[in-house]
Amino acid sequence: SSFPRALEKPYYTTSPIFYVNAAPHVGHLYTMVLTDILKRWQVLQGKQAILCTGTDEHGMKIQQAAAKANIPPKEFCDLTSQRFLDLAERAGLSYDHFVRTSDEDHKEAVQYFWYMLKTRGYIYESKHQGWYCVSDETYYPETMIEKRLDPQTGKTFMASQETGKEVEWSSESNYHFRLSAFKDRLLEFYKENPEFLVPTTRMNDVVQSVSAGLEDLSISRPVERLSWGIRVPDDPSQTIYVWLDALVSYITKAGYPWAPGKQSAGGWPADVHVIGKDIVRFHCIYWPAFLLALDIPPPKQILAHAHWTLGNQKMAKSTGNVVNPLFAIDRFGIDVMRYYLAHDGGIKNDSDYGNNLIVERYKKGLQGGLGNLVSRITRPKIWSVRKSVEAARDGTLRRGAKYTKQHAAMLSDLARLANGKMEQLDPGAALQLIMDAVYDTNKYLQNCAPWALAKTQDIRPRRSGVEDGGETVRRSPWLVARSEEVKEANQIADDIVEKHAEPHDLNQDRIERTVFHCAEAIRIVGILLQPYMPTKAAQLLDMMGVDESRRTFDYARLDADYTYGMPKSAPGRHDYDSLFPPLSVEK
Ligand code: ME8
Repeated sequence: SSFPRALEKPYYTTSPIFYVNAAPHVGHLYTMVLTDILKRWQVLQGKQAILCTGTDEHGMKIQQAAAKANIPPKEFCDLTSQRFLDLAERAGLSYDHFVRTSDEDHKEAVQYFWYMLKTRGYIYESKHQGWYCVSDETYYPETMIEKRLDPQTGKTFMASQETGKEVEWSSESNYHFRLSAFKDRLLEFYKENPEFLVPTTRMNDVVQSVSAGLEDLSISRPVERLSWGIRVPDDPSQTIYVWLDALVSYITKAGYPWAPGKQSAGGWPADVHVIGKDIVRFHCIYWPAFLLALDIPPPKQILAHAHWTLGNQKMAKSTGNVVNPLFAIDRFGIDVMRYYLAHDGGIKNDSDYGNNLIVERYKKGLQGGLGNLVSRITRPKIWSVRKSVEAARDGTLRRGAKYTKQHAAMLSDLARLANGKMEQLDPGAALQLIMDAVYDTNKYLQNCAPWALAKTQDIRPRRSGVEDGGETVRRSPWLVARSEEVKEANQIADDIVEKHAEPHDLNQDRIERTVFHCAEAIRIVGILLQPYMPTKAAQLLDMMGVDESRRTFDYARLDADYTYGMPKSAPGRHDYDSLFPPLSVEK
């Protein structure tokens, strides 16, 4: 379109904002990495993109944690918020905003949001009774709680059926949001946007629970109960419910409250909120209802991923069943962690975390797959990537031979197919396709075996009348074993002998063709891996001598670039070793 790029709404993606009641774990890193891959994929395509992450600092849970630690709440939040910020840095998260719900601009956004809801008549005051769960920061209806036994103390307690977390009876006066008024509008919205929640299978629960009827939502608590939070405007005796506060953070950094017509400049509506499956209700029911109430467009999509487990139990700070992501990054390096989390992390189903699995993925995919391919193509002295690329540029490479045709088709489709997976918000599936291209290329290389061709000078069979000069055709044992290859070579030889008077150096031709195709595979894969492993992919593209201006999505196809193959400095042995070195855990 002729619409100037600068005026287009930037792609806007968010991670959840993290509770600061405990230190970050690998589950948080996962959600950050998924969000970052989605953003970087857009950037790869030349689009403007914004990523917002941050910390969720108010509410009973934090208030209690701070009290327990005997630290004033704000100081307590500063400490843990900093740890999430550190993690974002270490994770290579390309965030544009780090929102803290204790920030002044956020507080103003929440109070304005509340004020608008109130002005439009969606907020009223009444007595509220119910079972509140501090750990989940939500009320549960009578039908969703049960009696449980604590095996340690032998005492019984009331708990959420869904999460098993303790609930307590509360009876108090507070403000309510008319959620019940949104049943039809929400159902209509879901119908019009069947891919609002991905995976779409999670949508059934949402539709079911909305269809069953919605109760109005308690959105404040008396200050005596909850003081750590944002005050209700015009009523300092009440504190705003932490989830209303937290959800608004998504628009705070997009510039809310907006001047007329300005909402898209900050990225709103969000393209994707990435969240864990545990917080679907808040994002798919409450959040669109709040926004619809103010005629603000809801986010376009929600990606709700599954959980990491450890010993098949959900990784959660409340149980202490967690892996410290900073230790994992120290041990394996961030790019390897990003690769592993994207590769093995569940969208539909939970995944169990294991160091042995990280080592396995590393050895197979990165060292044995990609690293091996790169070193087999760029290291040998008997051919040159640059020369092959030049031959391709000059049109002197012959095409259409058996293995090459298939391989070329794969390389031509790869970027488009991977993008299709990304559009379905499935970075893991896209990564699988990219890695399959690596494995296929290794097979292609094995089949073509240019190293064997380099050893035989000429594989043309004797033909009567053509070569009676007593020249012996040297055939390596390898060529005899691969009679298919020989047949193919003979076919080419016949063609050439028919078409050209001059004999052609067939082996040279075939070697260059093979090397070029492998180099193309590495170049294309390197481009597409950038969102997953920003540092390693850049290192790889440097080694291939791919110009920095030619690393965008448009170049991720066969024959899109004939300028590479000459790295600024010739890679030495240490470059290959530093690309995918033996893991320190193996040493
Ligand atoms: O829920 N596996 O914060 P939170 C995968 N503050 N991902 C996991 C995980 C696991 N075991 N555990 C946590 C909150 N996560 C709210 C969000 S948003 C307006 C407010 C991920 O710190 C998952 O994405 O408890 C989850 O949604 C997120 O961390 C935040 O968890």
